[in-house]
Amino acid sequence: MNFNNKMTTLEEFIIQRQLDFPFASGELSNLLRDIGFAAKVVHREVNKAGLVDILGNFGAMNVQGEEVKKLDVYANEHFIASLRAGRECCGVASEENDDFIAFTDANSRNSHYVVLMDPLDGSSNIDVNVSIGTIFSIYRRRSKQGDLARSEDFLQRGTEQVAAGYVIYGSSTMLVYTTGKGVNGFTLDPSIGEFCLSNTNIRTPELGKVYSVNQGYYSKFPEGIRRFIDFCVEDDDATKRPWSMRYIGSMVADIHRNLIKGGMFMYPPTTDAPNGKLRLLYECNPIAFIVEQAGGMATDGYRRILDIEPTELHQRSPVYLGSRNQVEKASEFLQTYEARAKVGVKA
Ligand code: AHM
Ligand code: MG
Repeated sequence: MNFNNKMTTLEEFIIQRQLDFPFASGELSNLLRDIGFAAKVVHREVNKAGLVDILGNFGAMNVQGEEVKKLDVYANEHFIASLRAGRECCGVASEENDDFIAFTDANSRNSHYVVLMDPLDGSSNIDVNVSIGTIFSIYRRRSKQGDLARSEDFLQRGTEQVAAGYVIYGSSTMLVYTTGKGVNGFTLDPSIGEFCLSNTNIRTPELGKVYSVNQGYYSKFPEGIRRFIDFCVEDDDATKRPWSMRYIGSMVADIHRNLIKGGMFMYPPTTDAPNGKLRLLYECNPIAFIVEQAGGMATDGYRRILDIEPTELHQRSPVYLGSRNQVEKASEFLQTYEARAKVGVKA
């Protein structure tokens, strides 16, 4: 056995990286550690989801007469409870809650950070044993230390994120995160209960050959996106098309595959949802930060996602992200057909 090949755990890695920031107080490291710990507990629940009543409806009773919590409710409550107990952030905003939560104890009020999260992304896949995920995003607060967190702490542009990441509960559970110095991935070794460094400095291939979209909504997409999809499926040797279509329906899982193998993910506007479905603060911004850090690109078709000024917590945005060649092409189609429509050119 070669003992020199010692693996690096998430905790060790976080501590090593803290040295990159000479004036770091350790607060951000502790916050990341709290999130990693909460992810392990959610992993445990996800993995026994088929065995216990956790898949039952929210409000139903289990055999012990306790109220059954659906997995998304459980994950939401557990992440919030862990962050509250950790006292390293002054508040949390979750996709599952209408409003943000400001922690009232003195330690939390004196901390520097807020966390935004989608505790269980891919909710339609929970009951059918398909990969799901957690997405998180960390910002420095804007309000004064000691005060209660305020909405201005949460309504910040994506460029202000100090860290972001996701956990994928898939064939293995992985935590992938960035603090703006590249992207690293950790795989949970269930036998020792530790996330171990498995993917160092993830770079996404520049030329993607996979596109991920709910193509069932084709007729509801803007014309530019319909033409872009036609382009994706067209036969062309030079650009190695047709490209493969892969769509899991859990953003985290689709992104994770595309990040590693190359490809783009999109959730365009539809006639029913003119701003798309995905939430700027809980889904688009953290994933955009990771994708950019891995060398990819993230836009709403016109602007960089990270530059969008949020005005409300649950704001939605169309999103196109992943390998540069594909994201640029999608924007080109979108803008060309919009310009044509403006001057009255028929399709
Ligand atoms: P959720 O946060 O309620 O789970 O919704 C977000 C999910 C994404 O993970 C996924 O890409 C998308 O919704 C799928 O939506 P659709 O079924 O419309 O394609
Ligand atoms: Mg979601």
